Amino acid sequence: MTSKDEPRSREAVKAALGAQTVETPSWAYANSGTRFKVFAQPGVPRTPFEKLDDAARVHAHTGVAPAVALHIPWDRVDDYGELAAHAAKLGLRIGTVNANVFQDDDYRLGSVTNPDPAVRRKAVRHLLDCVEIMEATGSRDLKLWFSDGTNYPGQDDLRTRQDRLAEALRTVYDRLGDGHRMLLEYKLFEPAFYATDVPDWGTAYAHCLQLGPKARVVVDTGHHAPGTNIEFIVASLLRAERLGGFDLNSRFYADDDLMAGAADPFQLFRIMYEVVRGGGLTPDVAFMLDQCHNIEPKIPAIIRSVMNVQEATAKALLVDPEALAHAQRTGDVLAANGVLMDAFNTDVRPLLAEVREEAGLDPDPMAAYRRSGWAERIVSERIGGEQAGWGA
Ligand code: AOS
Ligand code: ZN
Ligand code: ZN
Repeated sequence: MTSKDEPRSREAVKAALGAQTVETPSWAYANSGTRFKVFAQPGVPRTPFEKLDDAARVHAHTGVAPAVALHIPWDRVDDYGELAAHAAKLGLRIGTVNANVFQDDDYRLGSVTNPDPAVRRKAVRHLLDCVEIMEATGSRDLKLWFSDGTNYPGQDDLRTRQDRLAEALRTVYDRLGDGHRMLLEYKLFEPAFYATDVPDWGTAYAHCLQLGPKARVVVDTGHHAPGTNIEFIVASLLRAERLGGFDLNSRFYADDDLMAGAADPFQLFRIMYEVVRGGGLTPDVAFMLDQCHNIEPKIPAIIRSVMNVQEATAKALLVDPEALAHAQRTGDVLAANGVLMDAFNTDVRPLLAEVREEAGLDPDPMAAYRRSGWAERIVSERIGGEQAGWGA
């Protein structure tokens, strides 16, 4: 058995890479856009079943994307057991169930923190419905993101809103089944511009601590102020055993939801290093993508994102813990930094190609997808019906 400080063998690195899974979001397969325009793409899924069909292509070519996150009601179906069975038939499973309490007119002043108790009850009802969907689909994680907040100072009482939030979370937490978890996501701003009710990891963590061990924090990489040291947050949450997972994506400005690893691969590496360092490369941490592909073809963009996550993970696994610990102990600042940079600057693509080949996959998932004919097939077959879109 390798001790924490020994460099990992090539075989151990490959085994860790083969075991990591990346969960893809159903909404990333659908049409999406900005508030200015949604550019519809031909062949986009028309139903949650077709979203799973596309997710199966990502899994087929990468071998590491077996779970698909749902968003309710965007993925509303009559029979969730049937949806889960469809996933299983494709070699997939249903991942997180994402609740949506941000799209009804009733939520203008918030959902679970709304001043009107009737609106709060409606929002909690939806969250409880999502727990039922978890039961029907075999999902483990309920992911909660609240758009709740205020636009103007004085608009509502900040403290009372925290009380309302705590009460709603408690009701839902108490309804979770054995093996279920509640993942609470924070976001600095948007759509609320003055105060968001869950704006940061501290607030999310405090609520999770109050609730109990099934409550964990989700780190969406696009939900921080520019310059935030996200890897510090990851290290802290892992240390406290409260990191539930990630919504991975890239941002240049705000919550851009671009492909993970596209804007700042070094940041993704630093985050993955803390994951590896903190023992977080386990199924206890859900590596989810939360992205939108507004102008690029969706399936290959998701494949590219999965590969980017794998590359960052591979580099993190290549950091030599012994050399790093020695440099840190002896106060050798440049050597310590050099150990991390050596790993980051390693070209891990041949290693990942090897992992894929050993798993019976094409070493180049992007090329394999291009050759598969799936892109042409969905364009010719998905005729009629209404394309799934952001919020539909
Ligand atoms: C919103 O900004 C969050 O990232 C949520 O995770 C949200 O549910 C998801 O992006 C789908 O819109
Ligand atoms: Zn998110
Ligand atoms: Zn977001």
